[in-house]
This record gives sequence, C-alpha cells and structure tokens, in this order.
Amino acid sequence: LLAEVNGHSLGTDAQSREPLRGDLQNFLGGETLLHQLDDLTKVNPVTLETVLRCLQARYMTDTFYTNAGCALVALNPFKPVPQLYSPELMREYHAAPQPQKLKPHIFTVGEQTYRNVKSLIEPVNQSIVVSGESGAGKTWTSRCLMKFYAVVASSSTSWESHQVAERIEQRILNSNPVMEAFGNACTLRNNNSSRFGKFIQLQLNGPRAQQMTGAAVQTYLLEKTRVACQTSSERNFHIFYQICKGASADERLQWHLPEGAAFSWLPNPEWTLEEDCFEVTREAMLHLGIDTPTQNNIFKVLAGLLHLGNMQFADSEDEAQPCQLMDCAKWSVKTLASLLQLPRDTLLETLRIRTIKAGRQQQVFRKPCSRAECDTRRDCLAKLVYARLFDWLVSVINSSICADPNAWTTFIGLLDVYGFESFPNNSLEQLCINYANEKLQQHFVAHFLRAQQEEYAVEGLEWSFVNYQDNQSCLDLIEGSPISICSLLNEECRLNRPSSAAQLQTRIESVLAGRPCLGQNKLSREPSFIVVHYAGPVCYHTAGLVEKNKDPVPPELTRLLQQSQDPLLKVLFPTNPKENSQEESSGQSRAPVLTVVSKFKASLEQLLQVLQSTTPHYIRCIKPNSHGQAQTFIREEVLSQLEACGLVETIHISAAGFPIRVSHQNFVDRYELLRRLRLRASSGLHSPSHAKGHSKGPPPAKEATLQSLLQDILHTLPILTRAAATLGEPVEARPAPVRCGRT
Ligand code: AOV
Ligand code: MG
Repeated sequence: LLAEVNGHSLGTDAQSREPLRGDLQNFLGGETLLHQLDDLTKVNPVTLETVLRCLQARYMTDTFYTNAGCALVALNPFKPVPQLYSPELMREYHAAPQPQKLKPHIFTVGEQTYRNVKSLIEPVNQSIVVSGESGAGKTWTSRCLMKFYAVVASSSTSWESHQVAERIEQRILNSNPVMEAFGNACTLRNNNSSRFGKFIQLQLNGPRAQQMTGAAVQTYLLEKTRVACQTSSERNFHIFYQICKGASADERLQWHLPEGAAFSWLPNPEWTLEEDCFEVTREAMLHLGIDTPTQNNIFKVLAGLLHLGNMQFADSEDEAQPCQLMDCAKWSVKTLASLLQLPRDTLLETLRIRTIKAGRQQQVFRKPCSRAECDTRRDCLAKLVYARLFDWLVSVINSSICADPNAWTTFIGLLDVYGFESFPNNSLEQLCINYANEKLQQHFVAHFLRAQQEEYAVEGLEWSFVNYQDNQSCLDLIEGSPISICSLLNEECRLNRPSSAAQLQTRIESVLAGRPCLGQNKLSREPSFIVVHYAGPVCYHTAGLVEKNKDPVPPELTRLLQQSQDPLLKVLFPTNPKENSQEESSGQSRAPVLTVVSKFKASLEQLLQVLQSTTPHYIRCIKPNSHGQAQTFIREEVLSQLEACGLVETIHISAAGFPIRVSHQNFVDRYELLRRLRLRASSGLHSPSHAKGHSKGPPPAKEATLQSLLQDILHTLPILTRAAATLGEPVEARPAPVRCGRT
C-alpha cells in the first residue's frame, strides 16, 4: 500500500512529505492522500469501504473522474465546472502523446476511441456506454463527449474542408437541444430526465478517419404517456413549457396561448428551469434545416395538444347518448379544431363514439363511449400525434446530419439511455427502462468480467476467480422464454380478455413463483409485484400494464388525423390505404399484435448486436446525492450505486488482470516485418558465397542479396512508418476471446 502511495508523487505539501508509516487504518485516516489516487485499482485493499472513501475524498476536492480499471467513474459535480470542459483542455488531451497519463477524464476515453478508429493496424468501431441511475450525468457526459469529438475532429480537418466540417459538427451538436426539448422532462429524480434512449453513431471518414463526416441517431421507446399524464410533482416534455413561456405576443395569438392560461397537461408551469429556453431550441432547429414556417407549424400543433388536454367530458345520463363536453371545454374543442385544422364535428364524434365492425358482412355499429373511454381516446390521440412528431423530428435530424454511406468508414457510438428508475408508482415505462439497464449491465458483465475470467481459464493462466453479480436470473424473469413477465403480459394482450390488475398480479405470482428475483409487496394496497434488479428492488403496479402493453390505436383516430388540412399533420398521417388496413386489423381483429415490450425487446437486441460489433468503453456515472446538491456526498446512496454496478469486482479483475493484450494475428501483423528484415539481413551477411570467399571484388551473390534487401527495405518502408506511427497506440482488448499473454 505504502509503495503504491509513494509511487504516486504525492505533492509537496508538508503533510504529504512526512514519512508514510502505519497501517491501512492510518492511511485511510489521511483522506488528504486518498484523493490523489486516480485509479481505484491502486486502492489497497479494494473493498467497498476503501473505494467509497477514495471517491469521497476526491469528490470533496473537486476531483470528479477516477479510473476503475477498464471503466471510468464519473461523479456528478452538480455545479458548473467550466474549466473541466474547456476546448483548451480537450485539445490538451487530444495532443497528449499518452492521454491515459493525464488526469482521468471523459476526454481520455474520448481520445482513446478516436485513436482506435484511426488505427492503421486495425481500425475497429468503438462504442462508449454511459450508464448510471437517473440524474447521474449520462446525458451531460455524452453531450460533452460529442463536443470533444467536434473540437478534435475539426482540428484534424484540412483547411479546405474546415468550413464544411464545422457545419456538420455544429449540426450534430445542434441535435442535442432539439432532442432534449422534445424528449426530456423534469421528473422526481432529474430536472432534465431523458424520456427516450439514444444511440448516436458519429461517423468518421478514412483513410486515417480523422474527420467527422456525419452522424446517425437511433432512438428507443419514447415515454409518450407523459404527454397526457404527468404526476403532480413532475412536468410534461420541456417543449410545452418553452412555447408557453417563450412565444412572442403574435405567436400567442396565433397559437391561442393567452398569458396565464391554465392547461391540465402543463403541471407546475411556475417552475423555472434552465431547460426552458425556447430560443435555444428554435436556433438549433434552424441549423438543422427546420425553417421558421415549419417550426411554427410544429408549435401550433403542440399548442393544439395542450388544448386537447383541456377537453373534459361529463358522464352521460343516457348510455345511448354520447358524453357531453364540460362547459369549460367548449372553447378548447373549437380552438383545437382550428389549430389542428380538423373538422370540429368529426373530432367530437371520433372522441365520443366508437365504431365496431361485426358479423359476416362486417356491418358497422356505432357505440357511444363512456366518460372513461372518451378520456382514453383523447389521451391516445395526443400520444399518437406526439410520438409521430418525435419520430419525424428524428428522421429530419438524421437526414440533416447523416453522411453519405461512401463518406464514412468507421464510427464511434455513444449510448445514453434513461437511467435505472424507481418511483413510488412504477408502470410499464419503468419496467422497460429498468429492463434496458439490466441488458446493458449484462453486456458489461458479459463483455468484461465474464469474458476476461473465461479467457484466463482458457489460456490456463493462474487466476483466483472473483464472484461477480450476474443478473441473468433477473433477465430471465423479465424476458426469458418460455415464461417471463414479458410473455405473461403479451399473453394477456393476445387473449384480449378483460383482465384486472389483481388478476395479473395473481398470474405473475403463481406462474413465476419461486423465481429468485421476484418478490411481493405485502404493504402495497395496489396490486403489484417486485422485481429485484441489479440496482435494487422495484415495485411495479399492475394496473394498466396490459393496456399500455397493447397500446391500441383506434383506427378512427388515425382516420381523423388524415382528414387534417394542416401541412405537418398531412406529413405525419399520410393517406395510405395499406397503413389503414394494418392499423384496423391491429385494433379489431385477433391477428397477432406487436406489443410494446415485444418491439422494445427487438430494438434492444439490435442495439446489443451493434454494441457487440464494437470495442466498448464504459463510463459509470454516479450520483453523489439525490438532491442535486454540490459538495454533498451521501455515503449510503453512493454505496448502493457502487454495489449495484459491481464496481469493486471490476476493480479487482482489472487490478489483477493483464493490462495489455494483443491477439496472435495482430502481433504477427505488427512485428512480422522485423523478423523478415532480420532473416534477410542475416542471410545477406552470412551468404555461403561470401563466407567461402570464392570471387574477387564484390561477390555477385552478396550484391544481389544486398540489392534485394534494399528493395525489401524500400518496399517495407511505408509499412514500417505506419507501424512506427502506431507503436505509441495502446493495444485494445478485443471483444472476442483471443490468445493473449503478458507483454
Ligand atoms: P442522466 O442523463 O444520467 O439522467 P443528466 O446527464 O441529465 O442525468 O444529469 C443530471 C443533472 O446533473 C444535469 O442536468 C446537470 O445539472 C448535472 N450534471 C451532470 N453532470 C454534470 C457535470 N459534469 N457538470 C456539472 N453538472 C452536471 V436520466 O436522463 O434522468 O437517466 O433518464
Ligand atoms: Mg439523460
């Protein structure tokens, strides 16, 4: 331990120059030294307690990044630290011969990936998986990394292409405020919580892949229910607040948003968040090629959705008659119809009357909806419009930033998904979010911990195996076949039978009884079940789970929107007979429906395939406290995050593992040249003709050999130069097990 500490030039203050004596306890007492350990593999012994104390000591001295073997731990400062993200610092990491020798930083990871994709020996696509619980700093981190790539890639750009490059990099950066305005919201855990998952591929060109030529964004499961349903201490998506607070007087008139108007889908409008800046979003949209008239069209439709939220129905006394609109809602329906350019009567009829096709002749019956059904249809209309709008925005962003397929060869992928969540009331959204986090945790465990241990075993290397927390049983419970929570949910959707929340709970408890990660919440009055996730237990309420999983869209709603004269809605809801028949069949027949969890599962599997084809890097974001306060380190809260992500096991393995691994093939590719040169040289110098001294003057055989050697050298010079250029590059651990050994 003392050697480790001494090896870490401990500064010059009097305290650190004092002879280091004593046991571990003494050392840990000296927190002043602990904060200087910038790699947790150097903490000795590696225990939760020592790791925690080291992180705490570093946090309290404003040191937010620490290496943990193969991962980087990022503590959320919860305060602006501009000097930590300045372009100058980015360039310093970029220019450093060995950035890993600088202080731990996300820029080290960024630079490492950048160098890896540029490698001439073996350019491999890279990915950075940023994980951590809600509010830990994932989005912040990936935003900073994007800025880093924009800065370093533009500094590598030639003068001629600099202008173009700046434009594309700027456009890529501009996608952030737009996507966050439409896809982020204030939750109990985070004022700027991502309500969708995002994987962005930053595309780089060859031959040395220095320029960023474009990017492609893939999004995952937007939490669209938020548009029509927010808990009292949360908010709707930022964009709604932006338009209400930032619209000009003229725009207010056009969008029917009088100052101080109350909207039931706009809770807590009095909160002021830095994310409420309308101008930033508009400016970014403009840079992405979304012109002002199109923007105004978008905001007009969003204002329409706010009015839709104010449409309240009253119970009808006569079941044969449609529900009446509450008096206060009469203005809303008129305004909504004018904003969305929909026929008012059709709008009202669609929301209040269900059409059913029945019998052999497929006769159409019209049935007035109950008040609750009207509410559901209203909410469904809002979700439908918002989700299509979001997807359309993503496609517009992609067409603005995506490079031509011939213009890029390699990519760096940045993954920023919604973090692990546990609220007082958790539903399908949280189940999907936490399921995604389980999958990523498994990717980490599989890639790093398990692969490394198995590889040592295959190589016959001496190794004392570390017990790590494998989350396979939790994943089996959620998604496994043949029976799991997902399969039971899907079965309920397929059977299309009226199922109550209590029934679902009983079914889960009985069919999945005995599964290690399933628990019961005996204190809850609502029907529920508990899943013990790697990051902690979460209680899910079963009410509404099946309906949310079905996510039915009554075909009349789509047909209604297709009647709109609004240019944007015409794009979002084209009149396409094929599409109509599909939606109708999913709404009314027993044809197999693709449920929300099935679609989500498929998209996660696709994502993992992409990740597996890259060299992954991990950044573990940690939230020092749940109140978002600077300089506050709550040990219990950090401890549970450290436990959850298996950080101590990671450090153990990294500390004891082989730091440099190179595949046999790569080794041969890189160094084979030296062997050939050496063989050539020795055969030239000790050629038989020369040794025997047969001829006078320069022996022809030797001359020929030397000439051929010279030719060889000339021929191999470019290869040598390239090899020399990469000698400083660290060799990456490869995803697939390969032969390895100490270097
Ligand atoms: P998340 O992405 O991990 O949560 P964010 O990246 O949105 O969390 O971070 C939450 C908040 O923490 C930010 O809005 C900042 O105020 C602050 N923050 C995070 N990192 C830094 C930093 N490096 N420097 C200064 N402040 C920071 V979620 O999206 O909820 O899972 O779904
Ligand atoms: Mg986020």
